[in-house]
Amino acid sequence: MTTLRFVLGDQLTRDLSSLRDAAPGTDVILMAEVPEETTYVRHHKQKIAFLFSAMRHFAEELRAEGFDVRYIRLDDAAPCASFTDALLRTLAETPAARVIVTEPGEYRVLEIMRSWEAVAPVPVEIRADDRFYCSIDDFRRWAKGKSSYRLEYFYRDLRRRFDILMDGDDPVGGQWNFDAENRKPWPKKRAPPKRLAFKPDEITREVLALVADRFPDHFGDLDAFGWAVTRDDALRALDWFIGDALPHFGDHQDAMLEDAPFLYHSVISPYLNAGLLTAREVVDAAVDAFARDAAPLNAVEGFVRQILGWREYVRGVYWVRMPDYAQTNALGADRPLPWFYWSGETDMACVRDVVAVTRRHAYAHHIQRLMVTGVLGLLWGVRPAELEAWYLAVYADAFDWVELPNVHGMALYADGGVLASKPYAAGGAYINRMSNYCAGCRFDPKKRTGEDACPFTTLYWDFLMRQSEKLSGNVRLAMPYRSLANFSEEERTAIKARADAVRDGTTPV
Ligand code: FAD
Ligand code: DLZ
Ligand code: SF4
Repeated sequence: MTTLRFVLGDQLTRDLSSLRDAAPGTDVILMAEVPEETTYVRHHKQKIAFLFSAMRHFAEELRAEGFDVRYIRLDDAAPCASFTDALLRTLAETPAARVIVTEPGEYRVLEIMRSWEAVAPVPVEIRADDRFYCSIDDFRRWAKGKSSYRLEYFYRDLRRRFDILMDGDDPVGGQWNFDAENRKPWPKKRAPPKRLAFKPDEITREVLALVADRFPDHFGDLDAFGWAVTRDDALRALDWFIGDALPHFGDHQDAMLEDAPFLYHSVISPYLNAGLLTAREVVDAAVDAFARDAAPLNAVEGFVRQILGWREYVRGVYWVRMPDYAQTNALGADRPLPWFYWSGETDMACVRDVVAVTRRHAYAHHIQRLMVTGVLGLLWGVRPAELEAWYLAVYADAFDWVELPNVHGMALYADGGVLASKPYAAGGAYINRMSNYCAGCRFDPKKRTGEDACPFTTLYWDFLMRQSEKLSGNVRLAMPYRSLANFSEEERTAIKARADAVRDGTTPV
């Protein structure tokens, strides 16, 4: 009995639930590069190239095992427009008794898969994606009865359950969290470490040419493409991180430096999300470095929390709350996305840099995403769906299950506090403390009014005033609201006037 196994672009894991029991010789594996997926948001050129090249390499690896892989390319004489077209055409050409898929990383695609039961001539089995520590059912049980969730408790539960960095019932080192030690700015005069970059092989070069030809108007450059596109190279990138960067990861986790987005970050999120690496092996490698005394606890715990904590947590929130989650707009944000998110044409040195590194690398690190482009979107009042589409398009690691909660919940507080206990609103002082951006900027992070006032600072106070009905009761915002209470009426009026001018575009920023 032939089984058709449809593997998506972010399911490039040999041990995937839909491939685990596959048999070379009888089963057929389908993979497809489809126009609908490349353009429903206009993804960064490097994101498309990374996925297509990783897909083509994965298909070759499966063929080398003896599998019959039907790989539909974007540049085939008769390409398929969508996942459904690819499935139906393959079934027409290759009679199969059943179809097996692993559930996707996007609600939209899950709905497409569910529609196959009605249109496909054979049964379609959708298997759980068990590449995560926490299944969706487990998360649902944990979330039951809660109107809002908190990462910290979820994370502690997983640490206990999987016995990670535990000393009996207690956390190793006596603390669950070493965040307070992990907020050092970048040391003056220290050069950032040089990253591993992988030279494009023939398959990648062919894909790069295809992407340059087919998607010339998409955001992003291809010149600096250095992503790993095979599991072997992704493992090399992980090894490099564990040996050379992890020891310093904690200390400078929140630091920002102009024209240097990687610093001591792992830069493995595209590999994790596309399936080239698994969360378990990455966490195990970090814990092992601690056990070998090769990395300190604040670094290892900080890193483990990102993967065992945040990554699992946002996935749970996504699947338990979708599809309603994406529709909420708790702060009534109604402004269009400013054009400089695409062009980078702004005098705000921090925003200009984050857009530039994003264009060049399809990457920016967490604090750049959260405290620069994220916070600005929050303070500006950008419509959630517009900022979400931007993030989904521009980052190589962006898939809906992880991008949406991070933007909608963490950066924009559009869920009204389901995911985080307060908005991450901050003025220019935060960026000034954690980066070298402000030294080269025409704005002054300390000023809230006047032509040279930092837009973040002006918009921060304006945001607190505009949202006071919804936010002034939040105990975690008590301090800034106390400061605001001391502002004179003239000061408030001047802040509002400048904030309106900034957002309306009547004063250049
Ligand atoms: P490191 O800093 O080295 O962290 C290690 C790993 O932890 C990452 O590879 C990632 O797998 C995981 N991780 C860290 N923070 C988070 C988080 N908040 N949520 C989920 N996983 C996390 N991450 C994505 O993978 N895809 C996205 O589309 C995405 N969009 C984001 C949008 C916004 C507004 C924000 C604030 C964060 C977003 N993140 C996203 C989370 C985080 O910024 C990236 O995972 C991280 O920057 C990737 O770089 P890295 O591999 O060097 O991470
Ligand atoms: C993001 C993306 C792109 C650009 N192209 C493809 C593709 O051609 N084929 C494919 O299988 N997947 C692609 N993806 C990923 C999907 O858009 C979507 O995010 C995942 O299938 C969700 O699991
Ligand atoms: Fe960004 Fe304001 Fe600093 Fe300029 S002054 S770099 S706009 S935070």
